[in-house]
Amino acid sequence: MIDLYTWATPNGRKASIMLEEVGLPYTVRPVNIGRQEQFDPAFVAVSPNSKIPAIVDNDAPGGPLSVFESGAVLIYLAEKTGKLLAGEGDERYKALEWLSWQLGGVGPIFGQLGFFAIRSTEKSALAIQRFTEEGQRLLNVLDRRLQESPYLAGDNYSIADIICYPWTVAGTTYLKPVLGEIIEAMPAVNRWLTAVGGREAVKRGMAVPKV
Ligand SMILES: N[C@@H](CCC(=O)N[C@@H](CS)C(=O)NCC(=O)O)C(=O)O
Repeated sequence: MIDLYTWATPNGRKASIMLEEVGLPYTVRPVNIGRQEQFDPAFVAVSPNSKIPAIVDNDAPGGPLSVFESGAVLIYLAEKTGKLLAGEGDERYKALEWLSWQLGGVGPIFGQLGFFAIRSTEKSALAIQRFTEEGQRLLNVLDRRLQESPYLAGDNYSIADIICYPWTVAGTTYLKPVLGEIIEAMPAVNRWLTAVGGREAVKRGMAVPKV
């Protein structure tokens, strides 16, 4: 059985969608980041950076194995099950490119945009402008890719789509005041959001954890 340490956020949902897609049984271990539970020593032992998501695979060949960082979690589960990441060739490296692009670009930039534009009571016009422009630039990159390809890695749905989906949804919900308009004007992104969001595993994964 796998333990999933998560919370109701885009990064957490990447891992729950993946677990639903590959069909491995798992136990949800909620980590309430609003109550600072990410700093509990028992969680830090699993996730040394004090961030969700993380997993512990209690059935790993050498004994219980913990994995933190959403990208590593998705690659681990894909390789454990042989699903959603091509073993070689173009689709494998396209998937790893878009996965890395999400982790190095969209995740941090959308996270900072949420902090400065939505959550912070003190508003810094320069920070909001900087992260809005960069967020919009990243969405244009996503849109161009999805105009040329049905899914991010190519013809097939993969971990690249799973890692990018929850933060793109956040652009239409939590970040709608700053990114909603630009996403509405992107038919390729909306076609992809509908295709990915229509998958039953994605719907189940987006509802984890129940809080
Ligand atoms: N690069 C990390 C980012 C994870 C992350 O930022 N998680 C947030 C929730 S969305 C978190 O745990 N925040 C708690 C904190 O910052 O103290 C990943 O992709 O797993």
